[in-house]
Amino acid sequence: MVEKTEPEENERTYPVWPRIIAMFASFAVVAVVFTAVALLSPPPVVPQPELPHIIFILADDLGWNDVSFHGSPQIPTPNIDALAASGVILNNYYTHPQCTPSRGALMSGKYANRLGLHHGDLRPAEASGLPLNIAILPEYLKKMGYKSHIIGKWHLGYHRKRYLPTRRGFDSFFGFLNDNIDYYDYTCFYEEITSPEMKNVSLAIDAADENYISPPTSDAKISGNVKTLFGIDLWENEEVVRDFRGEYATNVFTDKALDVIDEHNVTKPLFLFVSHAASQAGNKFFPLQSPSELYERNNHIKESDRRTYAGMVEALDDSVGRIFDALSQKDMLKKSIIVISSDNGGAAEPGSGSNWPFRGTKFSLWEGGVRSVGVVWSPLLNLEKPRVSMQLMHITDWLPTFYSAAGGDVDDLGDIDGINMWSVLKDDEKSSPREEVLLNVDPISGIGGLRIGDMKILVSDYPVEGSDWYGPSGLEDSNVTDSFDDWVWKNGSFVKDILVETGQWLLSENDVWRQEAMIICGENFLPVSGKCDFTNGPCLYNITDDPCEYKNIASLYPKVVENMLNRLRDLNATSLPVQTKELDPLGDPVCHNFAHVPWMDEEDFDCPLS
Ligand SMILES: *[C@@H]1O[C@H](CO)[C@@H](O)[C@H](O)[C@H]1NC(C)=O
Ligand SMILES: *[C@@H]1O[C@H](CO)[C@@H](O)[C@H](O)[C@H]1NC(C)=O
Ligand SMILES: *[C@@H]1O[C@H](CO)[C@@H](O)[C@H](O)[C@H]1NC(C)=O
Ligand SMILES: *[C@@H]1O[C@H](CO)[C@@H](O)[C@H](O)[C@H]1NC(C)=O
Ligand SMILES: *[C@@H]1O[C@H](CO)[C@@H](O)[C@H](O)[C@H]1NC(C)=O
Ligand SMILES: *[C@@H]1O[C@H](CO)[C@@H](O)[C@H](O)[C@H]1NC(C)=O
Ligand SMILES: [Ca+2]
Repeated sequence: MVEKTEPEENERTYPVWPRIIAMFASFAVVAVVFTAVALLSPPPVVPQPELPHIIFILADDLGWNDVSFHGSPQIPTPNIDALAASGVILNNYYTHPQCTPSRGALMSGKYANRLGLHHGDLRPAEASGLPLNIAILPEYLKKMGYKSHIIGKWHLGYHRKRYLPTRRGFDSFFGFLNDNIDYYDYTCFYEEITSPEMKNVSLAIDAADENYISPPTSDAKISGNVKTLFGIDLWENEEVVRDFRGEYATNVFTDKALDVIDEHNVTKPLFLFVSHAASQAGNKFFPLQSPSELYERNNHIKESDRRTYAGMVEALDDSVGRIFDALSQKDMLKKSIIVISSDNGGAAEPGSGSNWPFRGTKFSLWEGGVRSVGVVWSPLLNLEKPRVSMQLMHITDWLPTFYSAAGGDVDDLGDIDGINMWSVLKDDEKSSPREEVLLNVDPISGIGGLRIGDMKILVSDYPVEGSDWYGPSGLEDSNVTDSFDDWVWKNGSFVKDILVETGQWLLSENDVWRQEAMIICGENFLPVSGKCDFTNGPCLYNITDDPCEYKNIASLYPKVVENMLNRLRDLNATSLPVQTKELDPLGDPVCHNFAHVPWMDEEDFDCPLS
């Protein structure tokens, strides 16, 4: 008789001691310990792969003003700032305005409209995804000998198993498939109004959904026109995992990243995609979740939600520090390219993120929605000092940029929209081979936006309520009287300590580099002239001159407007049909043991409530 043995609950291999130390000691103490250890045992000579390791840390909804390197004295991000201070700050870097479109663009090197992913985010139980006939980044890298791992959010489709990251070039996956999860119980909750007569309400909820301020109206609930999808969404490769309840997602994902690094054979190039849930809101009953010690760390922030949000950002920053430290311990840094990027602007209104001083919020094509946080650090860049790059760049560019950094010929990548930025990032050029960026063009909401050179054109406004200027600036909680750098780094930073120790710290003068990365829009905060009113036609901005989009200059440049509209129409004509579909009732977690799963491949299940 065979006895069935349950898998050991806590049989995880990642080291717990860094977390324990982090809980009881300050970073400064940890740094001293590490220094001592490093001095006692000279590092072994580690063989290096020929091709660079690529570590891509994608934050979710991290706003322009949610990191301290852009000059906000509110949420200190000492690890990210240390990378920025010894790397390249991408200050003219665009994404699409929300998750699925940006992630599709990152993976494929194509604009979201060429994937059919240009209208909003994929919802649970929606049978859509990143088209299977398109090769994606880990598949290209695999051919070059890379090992690829994704940790965290996928959000590019899962109705069939062949859409899962493990079927698309990743050697392993630990994370979630949908838009958001609860940071402690790993459930994904989604609800939408389904009745046609309430479509208007439904649209409004759609827009506000991720910020969870407007639950479906009780009218809709009473009439039974609300579809709710609720279940576990946490995966280890192709299996649902249920044993992480109570552990904070950002820390769990970081532990998993350390496992990957620990187990990686350093003679092979690694592509590690850490796609954090942070700092997006979790489930609507409890959208902002921060470990209490991180909440305490930010006791200078008076507004309570912003302070919780700051804790979420701190966890993300700690994650960057621990990953950097792990790479350092395996002597992988000298062959690494590390990118920190957000997938879109912060959820500023409604929400606790901040894109100040930019206009707009996540979902919108104002700068606040699409001009995203970006940093690249690598010894392969051969920098002598940190650099704030104003080179125009888009999230589609990473595919050809990495491919080129790995020695590939970008012609292999076919007809993509991404442009190889590797040589200009490396050689400190002021120019960019990229001249235009399609921000998005969505036939359903009607929004469209295009930047060419200095100029940006916008047609239509969505969401209308997200087009103002929102704080906080961070200045209201500021108690930085002396050196900004001293304030950010006073509690220590793994990244800074390691860079200093290994002679890779590039900063020679305090604070100046932060000022260079800051966007300053002058006194004229409210638009006094050139108000944008889309009922009168498109709006035009000179972004170089007016990054805060105060002044619509469409009437001054009719020819520019005409040319840009034509170009937008041409790009629009390359769109695939929007993939957005009605929800499939068979995808409801209630049919699948309370989990969001690739339901179309399940043979035998029943739906008790449908
Ligand atoms: C939807 O909202 C728009 C703008 O508020 C309004 O003009 C229109 O009549 C509404 N449609 C329906 C079906 O309620
Ligand atoms: C790492 O890979 C190299 C080359 O494939 C191999 O020779 C070596 O045995 C591997 N090391 C380990 C620890 O597996
Ligand atoms: C440093 O840590 C202390 C104690 O946890 C905290 O009060 C303070 O806000 C922290 N400062 C920064 C810049 O992180
Ligand atoms: C700023 O810091 C000083 C010294 O730590 C403290 O005395 C003062 O109360 C702080 N001010 C604010 C506004 O937090
Ligand atoms: C846009 O602004 C930049 C910077 O001030 C300026 O050099 C450029 O000429 C402006 N372009 C137009 C069309 O006004
Ligand atoms: C893009 O094309 C669709 C239909 O093909 C059309 O409905 C939409 O208005 C177009 N958008 C722009 C900005 O031209
Ligand atoms: Ca996002």
